[in-house]
Amino acid sequence: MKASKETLLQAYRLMCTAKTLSELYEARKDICAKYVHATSRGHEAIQLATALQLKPQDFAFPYYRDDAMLLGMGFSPYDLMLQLMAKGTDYFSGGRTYYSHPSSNRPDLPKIPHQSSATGMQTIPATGTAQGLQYKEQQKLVQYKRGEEPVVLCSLGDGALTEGEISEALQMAALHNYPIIYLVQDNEWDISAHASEVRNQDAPDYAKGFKGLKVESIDGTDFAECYETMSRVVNYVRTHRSPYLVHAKVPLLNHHTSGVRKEWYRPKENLERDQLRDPYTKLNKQLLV
Ligand SMILES: Cc1ncc(C[n+]2csc(CCOP(=O)(O)OP(=O)(O)O)c2C)c(N)n1
Ligand SMILES: [Mg+2]
Repeated sequence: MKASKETLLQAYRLMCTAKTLSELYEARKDICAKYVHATSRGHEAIQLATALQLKPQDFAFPYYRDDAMLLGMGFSPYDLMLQLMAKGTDYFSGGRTYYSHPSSNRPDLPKIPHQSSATGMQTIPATGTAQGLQYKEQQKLVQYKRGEEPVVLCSLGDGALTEGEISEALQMAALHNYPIIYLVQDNEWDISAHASEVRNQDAPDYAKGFKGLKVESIDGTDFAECYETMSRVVNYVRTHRSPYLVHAKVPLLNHHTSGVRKEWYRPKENLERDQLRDPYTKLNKQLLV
């Protein structure tokens, strides 16, 4: 489905919120840098386009860079900041896990099971959740209206995709046809190591080894394109009950995390090149025409 004008405006507002939070944390690093955090800066378009497809019956496994995705699902900046500052009133974990490590069982929002801080480690539980959904359907323990079937969204970075455990999860999903979407946000960085230092191919070529896993690669900075693709993909998984991997190419515009600053490991030209692909600027221009 194409994004309506209302959806484009909604995405733009959320994008402004995510960008502002990121800028605020940077401006107040005297407070915020005490708490480890990463932000979505550069990844907002694909994250929002994905979040807007999810329904309360779905299960989401975001990763630490997914703050725009959480805003898109309906969490407020205040919710996110309570966790950022490790407050006891943090809804997700009572301040026990760091920023953008959500867990939620709210009836009106997608379900987010608690997860480890070890990167990529959401992939096996996410795949297990999809296996559980399939089991309940096969055993006729549940019945859904067409188009209301739950799906699992598993979000991860390009670096995490190279981990061994991820391969195990993809094997099972492809072999047994689980209703899961793997969203790989490829910013070409694995902390300070560039893609050229840590992997031999990008996600789509890697995924060819997992027969039965449908794969699509998109420009993760173009909200309208992301929305159309994610709406089609999520709908496909909802109705066909089989796995999909979406590879979204994105720039990383902020630090890896508050503790690993971009200027320590990224050449100036590389940062400047990424700046030209800012999803915020792109959507702003598209809305003005
Ligand atoms: C199992 C594990 N290995 C390594 C780390 C250290 N680590 C934290 S984030 C990260 C980079 C992951 O890069 P990517 O998945 O591409 O996500 P990005 O930060 O680029 O969005 C690494 C290696 C970790 N936390 N857990
Ligand atoms: Mg990366």
